[in-house]
Amino acid sequence: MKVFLLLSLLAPVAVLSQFYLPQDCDDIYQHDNTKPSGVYTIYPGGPTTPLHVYCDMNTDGGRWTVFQRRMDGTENFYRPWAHYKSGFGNVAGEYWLGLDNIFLLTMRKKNELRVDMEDFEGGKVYAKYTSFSIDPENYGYTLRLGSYVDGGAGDSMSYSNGMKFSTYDKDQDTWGDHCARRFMGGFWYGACMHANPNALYAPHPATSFTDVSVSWLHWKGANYSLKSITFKIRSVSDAVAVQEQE
Ligand SMILES: [Ca+2]
Repeated sequence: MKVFLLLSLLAPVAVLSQFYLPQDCDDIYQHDNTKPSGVYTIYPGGPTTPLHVYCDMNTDGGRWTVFQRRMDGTENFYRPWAHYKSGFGNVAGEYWLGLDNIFLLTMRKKNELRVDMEDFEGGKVYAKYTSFSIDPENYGYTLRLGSYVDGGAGDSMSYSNGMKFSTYDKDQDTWGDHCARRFMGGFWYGACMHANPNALYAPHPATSFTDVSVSWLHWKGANYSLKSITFKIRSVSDAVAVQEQE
């Protein structure tokens, strides 16, 4: 507890420093709460490793750091382990921020997860989880997910809680066969999944591919390819975290 109090006292000093470098979109917002949504530079790995990221400053109070986004099918997401580890795509459009970066972002602060999604008929829903973090690579980037909070989407992520990350060239799932190859994505597969956000993007649900679409089972089913889906995280205060645990 003494260590925590000390860190709390030191935090404002760091923010006021001329060497201030934001760790995430929450830091950017705290520094200037008039900043709009868009691409920013953050430093979750320290001052020598700047990282471009999209910050959602509008949804549900803003401050969201986006680590995955599908919206038009311009980016190929059927990629090997090395790409999912380091990240790929265009942060102004479709991208995956990288498992090492996601680990760094969730290592220092407690974060919540929000998944926003749209169908092709104008429907918009979300799923929210009270906490989100992943383990480092030598523990398979295992997913650590808190409780589901309803946003109309249904809970299609809890199934993946406790699973390691798998890609077509690295099978860490709990299935005898290979989920990433069978379902054409990279994800925290078990045997195999209820959500497949990194699978094949279809420009219209009528052209969806059976079992390998960008899907969220509890909303539109496994074969409906969503128009868009976005994974975003936001730091939550320890006070809120304690309240939620009580
Ligand atoms: Ca397997």
